[in-house]
Amino acid sequence: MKTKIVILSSLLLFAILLLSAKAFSQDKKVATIKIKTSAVCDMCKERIEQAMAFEKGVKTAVLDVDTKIVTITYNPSKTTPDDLRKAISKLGYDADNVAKDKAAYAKLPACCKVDAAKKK
Ligand SMILES: [Cu+2]
Repeated sequence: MKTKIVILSSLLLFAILLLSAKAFSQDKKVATIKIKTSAVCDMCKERIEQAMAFEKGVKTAVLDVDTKIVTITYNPSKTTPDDLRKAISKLGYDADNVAKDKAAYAKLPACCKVDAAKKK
């Protein structure tokens, strides 16, 4: 009888440990996404990285100017890939299949516009 109680209580303890470990890992959960943008130069890089740093749920954002790909690590319980793409679009840049916000694009310096880069 006593062993049964010990087994039952250790099973219970084990279950509690499992549950708390799961809750803990969900808190720390971080996802990574690579989004293709229409960034042109280092100014674009700074603009996108800084704006993304203030975006909800974003941990880090690094843009590679050569590939135009921004790599973002984020908390999936706080934001979604679609929200991140929309945030980039609002800065005036394409983000994967989300087209740039035209008003924001118009406000970008000339060197940061896609057409300007093509003319080079
Ligand atoms: Cu630029």
